[in-house]
Amino acid sequence: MITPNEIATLAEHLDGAQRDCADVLSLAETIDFDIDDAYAIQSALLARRVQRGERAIGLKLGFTSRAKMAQMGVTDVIVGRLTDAMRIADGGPVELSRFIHPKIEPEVAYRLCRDIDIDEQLVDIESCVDAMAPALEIIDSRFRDFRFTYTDVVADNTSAAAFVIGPWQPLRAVPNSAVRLIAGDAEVIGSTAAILGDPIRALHALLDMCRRRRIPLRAGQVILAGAATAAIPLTPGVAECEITGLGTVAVTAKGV
Ligand code: OOG
Ligand code: MG
Repeated sequence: MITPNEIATLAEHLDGAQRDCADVLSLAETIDFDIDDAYAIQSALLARRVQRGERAIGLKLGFTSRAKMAQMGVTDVIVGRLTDAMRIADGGPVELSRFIHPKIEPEVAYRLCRDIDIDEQLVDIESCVDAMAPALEIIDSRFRDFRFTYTDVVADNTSAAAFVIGPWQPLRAVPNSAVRLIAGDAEVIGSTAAILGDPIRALHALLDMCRRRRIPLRAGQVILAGAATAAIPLTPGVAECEITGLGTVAVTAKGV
């Protein structure tokens, strides 16, 4: 356990790295902090954003796929926060100068249609979702070369930087749909099955994480279920993700 003062200082440090686009070194190398501390730092980061006028509009899961776990060398699912300032319109522009070393990954998004009491034992989370969409997430670890520990990445709001939601549509089962992401010269293909075996399971994992971390679930929140493939570098031009049965979503990266 670290002190509330240390939590505030570390949140300020990571917040500064994001705002200045200046990477920092792993916190875990120099400070002994645990996973509870890491989520406390993440909450303090969100509070700083809210204080600046941003609105918390959703949550994201991370490391729900083996490819991502292997890419980052971790073994546990993580949860992070999304704000309105991170949202980019489908097909819309995003300045690469906002980021340190952005990568992009294909995701499935869900939308909550009612508030959920996380202390209520018998929640049917699937009935609290009214829409889903293909999505893209731009991750941008504040840590140099994306080198971080499990506690580091949680403190750093799970590398959350920006996201794009494609057309919302009624809920349907996509347990094993083809996923294709193209960004510049890079292309990755995979399956929605990579997301915990079926992306719908991400909703159950989310409820569990929110209970453990005391994170509220509210109507209207956007939920990113986690990447279906490893992330690829975001380069200037259009990045597009297609998920069979769900459609496409794109973003246009500007700058160098
Ligand atoms: C952490 C973010 C992981 C996902 O979808 O698995 C994530 C990172 O890879 O830097 O967003
Ligand atoms: Mg992600």
